[in-house]
Amino acid sequence: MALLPAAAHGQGATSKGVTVANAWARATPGGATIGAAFLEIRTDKNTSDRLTAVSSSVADKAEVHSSSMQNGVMKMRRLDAIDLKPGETLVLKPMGDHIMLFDLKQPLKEGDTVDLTLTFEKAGPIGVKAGVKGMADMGPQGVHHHSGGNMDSMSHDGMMSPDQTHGDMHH
Ligand SMILES: [Cu+2]
Repeated sequence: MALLPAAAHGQGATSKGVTVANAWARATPGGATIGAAFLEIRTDKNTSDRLTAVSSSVADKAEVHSSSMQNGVMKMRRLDAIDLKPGETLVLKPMGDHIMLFDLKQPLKEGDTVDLTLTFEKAGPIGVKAGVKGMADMGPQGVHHHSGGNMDSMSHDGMMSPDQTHGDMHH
């Protein structure tokens, strides 16, 4: 009996009513050690869960961040967990919640594929492949470029020191 390849591009992967789909990462400029990845998380109508961790083999550390505009400045904040309500689709996208990849082992090049593993409280780990898109790409989520904020003024609250902002990857 032939098996289909697991987690084909765009198909996503499902465990216990939680589906992770449409994963992609943004290409990084040369020398950058921080990248960002985006995807969608869907829950069945009878499933509630909690995203508690993310990881990738291309990065030493990965975190889920939220973004918000405050006085015209894009602020990012690390989220310890994201609660998933039944029947909802959570979209991680540029200018919104995103996965941050720290200490990249190599630059992310357009056309490459990186693996991401999301760990859920009940569904356990779900692995997906994320295709790397161009630096200016806003992804399948179809968000348009934001005209308001100044991307160079991105900074992190909380655990990050000021010199660890990752504005460099959001040019
Ligand atoms: Cu971030």
